[in-house]
Amino acid sequence: MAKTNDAAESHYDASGIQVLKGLEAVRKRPGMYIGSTSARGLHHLVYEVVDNSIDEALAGFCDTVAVTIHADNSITVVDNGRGIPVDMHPTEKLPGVELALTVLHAGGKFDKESYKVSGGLHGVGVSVVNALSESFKVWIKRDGKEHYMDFVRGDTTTKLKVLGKAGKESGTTIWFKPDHEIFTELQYDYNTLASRLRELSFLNKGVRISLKDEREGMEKEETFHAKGGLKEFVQFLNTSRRALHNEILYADADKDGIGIEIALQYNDGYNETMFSFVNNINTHEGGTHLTGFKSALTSVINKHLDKSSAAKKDKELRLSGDDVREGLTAVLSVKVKEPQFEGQTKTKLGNSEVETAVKTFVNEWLAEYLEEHPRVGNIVIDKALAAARAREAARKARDLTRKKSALDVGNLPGKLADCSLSDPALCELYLVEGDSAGGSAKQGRDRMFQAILPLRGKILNVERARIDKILSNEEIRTIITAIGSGIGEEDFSLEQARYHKIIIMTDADVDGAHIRTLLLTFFFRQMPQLIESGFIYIAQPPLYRVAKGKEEYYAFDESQREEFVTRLGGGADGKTNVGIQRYKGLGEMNPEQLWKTTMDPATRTILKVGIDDAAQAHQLFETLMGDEVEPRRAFIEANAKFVSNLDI
Ligand code: 0RA
Repeated sequence: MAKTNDAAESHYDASGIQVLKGLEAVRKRPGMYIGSTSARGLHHLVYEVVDNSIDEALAGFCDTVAVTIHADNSITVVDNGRGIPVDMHPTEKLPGVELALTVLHAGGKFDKESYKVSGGLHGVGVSVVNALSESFKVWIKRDGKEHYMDFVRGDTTTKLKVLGKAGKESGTTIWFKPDHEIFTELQYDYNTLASRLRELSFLNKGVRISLKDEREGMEKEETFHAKGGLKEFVQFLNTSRRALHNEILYADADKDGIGIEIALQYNDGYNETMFSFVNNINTHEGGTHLTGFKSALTSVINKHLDKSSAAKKDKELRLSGDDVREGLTAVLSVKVKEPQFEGQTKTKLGNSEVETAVKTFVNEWLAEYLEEHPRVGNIVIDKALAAARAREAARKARDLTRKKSALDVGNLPGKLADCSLSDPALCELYLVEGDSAGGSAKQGRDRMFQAILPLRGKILNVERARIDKILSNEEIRTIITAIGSGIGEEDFSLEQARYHKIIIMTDADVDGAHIRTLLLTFFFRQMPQLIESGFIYIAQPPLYRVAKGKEEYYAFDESQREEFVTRLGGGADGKTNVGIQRYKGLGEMNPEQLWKTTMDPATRTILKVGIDDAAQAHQLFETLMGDEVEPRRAFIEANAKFVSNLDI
């Protein structure tokens, strides 16, 4: 580093050296602190700063946060909290703000009283943002004065100074420009930031969060403000569904120092949509809070059923967890002081006391609610009973697939050309559109580790079907049997998956896009763990073959095609002997070409499907595949460019 750190220069003691070392570590291994240096990490910087403002809001000192994306992709975050402390730290001999911004994890050190709930995935501290910014500036209004400091790549460049008076106002303004030496992607995506900020506004009732884009041609501004908190979250998630009851069930409570907020509403669909959060972090892998909620829900509804007239007809009737969650949209958010995160992606809550607290609370609250709202109580019971009956009918269909799914190769679907290796970690399954492409894929593949399953025509839209119908669909049963993992919450087992790469290979046209969407919807709904584990991929077949004599290239988009035409001496006039072939479907490629361009691990590109923002994915599937026509039409109009190749 060219510049020495001010802190280190003025204190040649161990603590000073520590300061220098601390932030250098962040610049050396940024991935350790923000996950990645691609778009994800870039957006993480904003979340980190905003989380600090939200902490101020949760402590009750701030109600407005404003985020701006500037023309040069630098970011400003303004809040009206107390302002980062500016007084001297008694032993570190540095102002609080300088400690907070130049020492790793300094956040709560000089403020033990503060009730910090953000943490886990984020919560690495604003110093990390400073370290990874080519320029960072902070303005603090506090104690009647406006203070200022700036930094370059984490090093103090202007010591704390007073700019002028601030009157009664207080708050923190942070401006930073992500370092181009660190990040491989420097463009912010408005929608990515907007969905997280919208989510934060739902999760932090009453906090007004705005997002402004100042970039040329992209000017836009939105304010997210949810007076009803999670109630509005559930309303948002149910936008394109038909609710079974108007009122959204809602509770907000503090139990033994654990903040619990819940909102739920049933709709006439068959899916379960449930999001859980701990300290504003989406707990994708669930955990004790979710377990507590689910077990209370099942138990309360079964008790309610026992009291209702329906039970008199069938005394033995027991509703399962899946039954009581059919058509349920629910969001659960807890605020925990010392969360323990577990699981593969550290998004599973481990604290056992939270399970008890949530369970006890939901048991009391929901029982009382259903008691006092008999109409809603009956609707919930009827819905769950219908689900139970359908599930019974589905059991027979499922038994059929289960028998076949025994790892006995003889029982695998006849259409499947399986691979010879049996270690799932090494095996790939190609789901191929059409019999003719399926034929080429079978001939072109490496049969050691690549299996081919040709799909005929369109698969069932699972978004509009109940489980019994889904399981009676031939195409879907074949896929389930081939994969071997089973489906649904109760039957799915990741360990049973016979392939760790499931690659969707469809034509690059409207039908292909539709089939891909249908398949993704199916996986998203019935086997989300496959997506979460990174097992689902999309093949990228080339769009063009550019050739002259024996020399040939495959292009995946127009600009690449032009590049190859030029390389082969072709001109813009097109009057050359460079041949361009446009592939309309996979079937136009011979087995060897298909292998070379799309299936050979050494040369192919495959896209891993992820659920970056589950709520957004849910909303997209819902809008595109759900029952309500109007939101779909509105969505398509608003996103005409994006969905132009989608046939809905
Ligand atoms: C430490 C202590 C206090 C506030 C903050 C940090 C704080 C940090 C950020 C970052 C962005 N906005 C922020 N607002 C506040 C509490 C100070 C006190 O006790 O008055």
